Formats: sequence, structure tokens, C-alpha cells
Amino acid sequence: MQHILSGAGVFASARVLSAQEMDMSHGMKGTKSKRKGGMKESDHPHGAPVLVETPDVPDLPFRMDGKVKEFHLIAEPVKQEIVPGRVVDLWGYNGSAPGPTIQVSRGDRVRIIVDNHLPEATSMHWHGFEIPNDMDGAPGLSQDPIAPGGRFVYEFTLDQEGTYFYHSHMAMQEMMGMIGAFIMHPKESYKPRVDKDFAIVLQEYAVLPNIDVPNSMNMEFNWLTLNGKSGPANTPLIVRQGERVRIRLINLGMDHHPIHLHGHQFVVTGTEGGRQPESTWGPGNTVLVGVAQARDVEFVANNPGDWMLHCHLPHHMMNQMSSMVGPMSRRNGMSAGLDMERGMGMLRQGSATAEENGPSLGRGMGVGSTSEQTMSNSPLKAGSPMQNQDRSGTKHEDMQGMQMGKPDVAKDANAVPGFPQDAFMEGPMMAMDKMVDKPENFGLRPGWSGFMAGMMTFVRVLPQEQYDQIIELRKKHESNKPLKMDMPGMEHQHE
Ligand SMILES: [Cu+2]
Repeated sequence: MQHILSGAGVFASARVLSAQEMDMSHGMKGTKSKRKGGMKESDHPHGAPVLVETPDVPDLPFRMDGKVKEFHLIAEPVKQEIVPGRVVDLWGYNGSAPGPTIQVSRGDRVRIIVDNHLPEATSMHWHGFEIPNDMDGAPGLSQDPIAPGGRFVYEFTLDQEGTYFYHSHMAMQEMMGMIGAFIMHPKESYKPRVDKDFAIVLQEYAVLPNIDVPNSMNMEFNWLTLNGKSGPANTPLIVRQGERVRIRLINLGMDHHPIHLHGHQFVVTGTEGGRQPESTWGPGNTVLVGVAQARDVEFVANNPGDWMLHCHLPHHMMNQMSSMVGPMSRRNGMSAGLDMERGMGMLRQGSATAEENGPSLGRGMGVGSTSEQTMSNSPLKAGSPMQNQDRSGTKHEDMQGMQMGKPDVAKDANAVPGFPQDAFMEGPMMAMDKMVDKPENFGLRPGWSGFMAGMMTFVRVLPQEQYDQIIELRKKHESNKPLKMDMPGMEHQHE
């Protein structure tokens, strides 16, 4: 509860600030600036940059202390619902993993108060920042780690622009979620100017059976997230047909992610080091975002429709991966040569991080087979016992949402070596349209959610009429959400 209370405090101060800044700023929520009503084109020859939107992640509010922009970050445990019903114990900032997005403008003097509400020491590193060494947040080297209950105040002037990020510089804490986007805007927008600007943080977790805490020592991962959500729980990117769009991708995990966009070619316009000269831009539709890297891509959304945006590693397009495919699932069960625990070095009792045991060194996820009992998911069919059960096998009649339609399977499917692969993992059985219903998903094809999993979201390139419809729905929906941040000299995305 602590994070909710502290978050409310920060929001309250931001709200007061927004009122004070009304004359400096150009519009509050409800009177959101539009191209005609806000800052005029003549004020900025290139136009003011638009604020970055981080779907499913809040912005970090700030208050002005004289000429200093002051932010307040709280490192703390976070309960993060990565898909409906799957709540994972992560560590993050201000109630979110990834932490809230920070946005500043080039030349800003910035103060960031970091409070440590974790049970162990942490550090805060500003990735790629050209700042004095004693502000770098390298534990041991440039400062003492921030003790549990402790605070460290960072302050620096930022003479940079681009997609940066902040993260704990303790390696295991990084694998618990401790990162957030830090956007440094140019004073005037780049040419060509973008109409929509999005940030997406790529993360991965290994959540072993019977526990909600990721095993940060694992080398393989079964939950892949974009902004703390796995498909189909992500909020899609909503753009108007013809708009120029920037997507800023940030990766902090153990894997590199080739992020692929359907239906369009893009150019890579920036890295974690800032803007790239236009002479380096070449067309592509997949960008490899390596660990500790950021990549900005830009494209003109001229092709209407719903277009997938996803990591192209096949295992990164799945949720809760386990050994439930292949021959095992089409016979009446089969024994593994070794039980999973011994085979993989996993523990026989408790969880990998239980009190009575040390951590497992198991490399594989290996979920689902033991030598003691044969294991099978066959015959799986619509209405099978899997329906409406939680992980303990308890039935929940009130657990609405999973559609559990019949998978499309040939009569002789079991005679085909390799079957099944996706038959019980994708499609009607996995569809949960209602569970992930939100304004941004309005009008999608029924059953769409059954094919979205892992590090996968989509860009909706919408003709004016459909676009307006979704923005209307979103406004109604947002009326009971916290206020959006305003920033002097910045524009909200045009609606
Ligand atoms: Cu990936």
C-alpha cells in the first residue's frame, strides 16, 4: 500500500504545480492543446516536440524549485499484473515496473530525489548521461550504495537529447524490473516532425512454477514484457493514418530483441547515444535492440489497419512457456528420463527462492514433466478441465473471460509427427478479448487476443473516423484516471 500512498502524494504536488504553471504551460487536461489552440507554429519554426506517451506506464510528475525540475523516485517492491490474473512480485519505482517515464528538455537543471524502500541497498544509474562523476550512481565507484530506508539526491544539468533511461546498477535488481525511460527532448522538434512519439521498455522474467517472484538467476525466460505487460494485455499504439510516428525502444534484460513492425518500413533515427544523422537512415522493418541499448524508429503510418509490433524471437512470442508441445501432448502421457527437478537442477520441495532452500541453478523452465507421474495435456478440447481453473487446479466458475473456443484441428492431426505446436497455445482457446477490453482495443476482430502473447503489441493506423471514435472512448475512460503531466514548452500528442 505504501507505494500507492506515496504515489498519491507525488500526484498531488504535481497537480498544484500544474496550476502554478498554467501561464508557462499551455493547457491542462480537459483543455488539452491542439495544434490550433496551443503553441502556435510561429512560436517554434519547427514546432514544439510532442510529449512521449509510454503505453501502460505513467509519467513521473515534477515540481519546479526555482529553475530546477524536481522529481521524486521511490525504489520499492511492486505487484505488477503482466496479463489478467498473473500478478508478479517485481521491484520497480513508484508502484510501476518499469518505473515511470521522466521527460525533460535539453538544458534543464534536474534534481531527482531517490528514496530506497527496498529491504537492501540499491543504486541509481543514469544510463548514457554526461554528468559529473559523483552523480553517475555507480555503486562503490562513485558513491556508496543507497541503504535501505536511505535517500540520495541527484542533481545535474542535461545538455543532451535523445532516448535515455535510468536503472538500478545492481545486476539482480535489474532483472527484477528496475528500469525506467528518461526522455531528453530537443528544444525544437526534429525535421521531419513526428505527430506521435511512443516509448516502450523491453523486459523479461523467469517466473518458475508455484511462485510469483522471478528467479533473477535464470538464463531463460517465460514472461516477456513491453512496458510491464505481455500480449494481449498491452495497450496498442493509436495513430491516425498519415501521421509520422516515432517509437523509442529500450532494452534491459538478458536477451537482445529484434523488434519487427508489420506493414511499414521505418528508419532508425536514434540510439542510446542520441539522434543519428539523416545520412545514416536506411529502410528496414526490424531493429535489433541489444541489451542496454535504445533505438528510435520513425515511419509514416500510411497503411491503414492493425499492425503487429513484436520481438521476432519465436520463444519471445509466448506466455508462460512450458514443455506442453510436441509428442508429450498427443500421447496418453509420457515419462521423462529424469524428473524435471533433477534433470534441470531444480529443487524437489518448495520454490526456487523458498526459505528452506537455496536458489536453484536450473537453466531451463522445464515445466510439466516428472518421473513420478506421466504428464499429458491430451486430449485437450474445448470445455476441458483446464477451463476456469487457477494454477492450483481449483475451479472458478466466476472467472469469466477466457473464451475457450474449439481449436481448428484436422481429424488425423495426431498422426502427424510434431503435432501439436500452436493448436493449444494460440487461437480460440487462448482468446480473452473481454479480459483485456479497453478503449484502444475497440473494433478489433473477435478472438484477436488469442494470437497475442509475449513481447507483442500492435500499431493501429486508423482513418480519421475510427481514430476519433477511439479517442472519444478513451476520454470517457480517462475521466477517472490521474491527471496527465504537463510540461512547459511541450505539446501533447494531437488528438
Ligand atoms: Cu525478444
